[in-house]
Amino acid sequence: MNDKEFLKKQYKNILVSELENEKGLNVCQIQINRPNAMNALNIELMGEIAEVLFAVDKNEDFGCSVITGNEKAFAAGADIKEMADANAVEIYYREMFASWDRIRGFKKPFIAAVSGFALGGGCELAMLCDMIVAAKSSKFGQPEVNLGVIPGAGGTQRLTRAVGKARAMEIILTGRMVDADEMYQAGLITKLSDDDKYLNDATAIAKTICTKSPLAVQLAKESILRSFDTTIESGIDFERKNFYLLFASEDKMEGMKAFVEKRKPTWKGK
Ligand code: DAK
Repeated sequence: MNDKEFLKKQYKNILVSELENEKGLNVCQIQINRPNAMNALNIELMGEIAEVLFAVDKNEDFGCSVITGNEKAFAAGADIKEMADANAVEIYYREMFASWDRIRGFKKPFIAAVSGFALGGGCELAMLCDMIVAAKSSKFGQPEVNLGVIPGAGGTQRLTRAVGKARAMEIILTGRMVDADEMYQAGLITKLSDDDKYLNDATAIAKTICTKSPLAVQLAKESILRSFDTTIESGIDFERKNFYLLFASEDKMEGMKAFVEKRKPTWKGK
């Protein structure tokens, strides 16, 4: 499918653009755009991100997405004002998790390019991404305890897997803000960038991914994510099935043939 309607659409809470990549498939950039609310994530905004990532997954011109905010905030959390008056039953019927769950299942990689605050749901959205590239001055945290709640979109699980129990306990139970450098040392962040380079650096990684076989990239992503949900044995079995699957692909034939013929491969994603 090559429908680019989503690029023409005016979203209320995000800006979407196609970044041309002369070396491979293009990159979709999604910019969270609620500057007056520190990019707080409301339900509509999360639906818009899910809609765009779904369209990217289906569009053969794109290989990867970058999700970013502005200099001050990637996102300072879920929208507290949207949740402030809600009781448990109302939250249940709002299906706040629907878009988050949808995003979790998308095949093409997406990278968080973080500057400013990535707090609460903002930190969780960054961790839902496949990688985090962060500006040195950015701040992370799970301050939900300050509001009388706990992380609700995977924070207790993803942060713990990334940085370990000792540090996750301390970060989540105190709700403190954590410097990007500490999160980088702890293993949450893929690349720590100068403040004026974080978006370029994230885009450069995305563009490099876009030069590889899209099928291999997607199956590699799927296999890595599986490691969080399973034992090492069944994870290795899963990886092996994907490995075999790639040996049935045109991209595998082309990739190895191109190496032998000393030329660049032409990928089909098939
Ligand atoms: N929600 C709504 N509005 C927010 C906001 C937020 N999370 N964060 C900031 N704002 C708004 C402020 O209210 C203010 O609006 P006005 O007063 O101008 O109308 C505007 O953004 C500018 O903010 P500040 O004036 O506070 O700016 P400062 O520079 O002084 O401070 C700050 C920046 C980021 C330190 C501060 O705004 C702050 O502490 N914000 C709240 C951080 C926070 O507690 N985040 C965690 C929220 S709870 C779920 C998924 C996820 C979640 C839950 C459920 N499901 C799928 C079910 C996640 C929950 C959370 O994230």
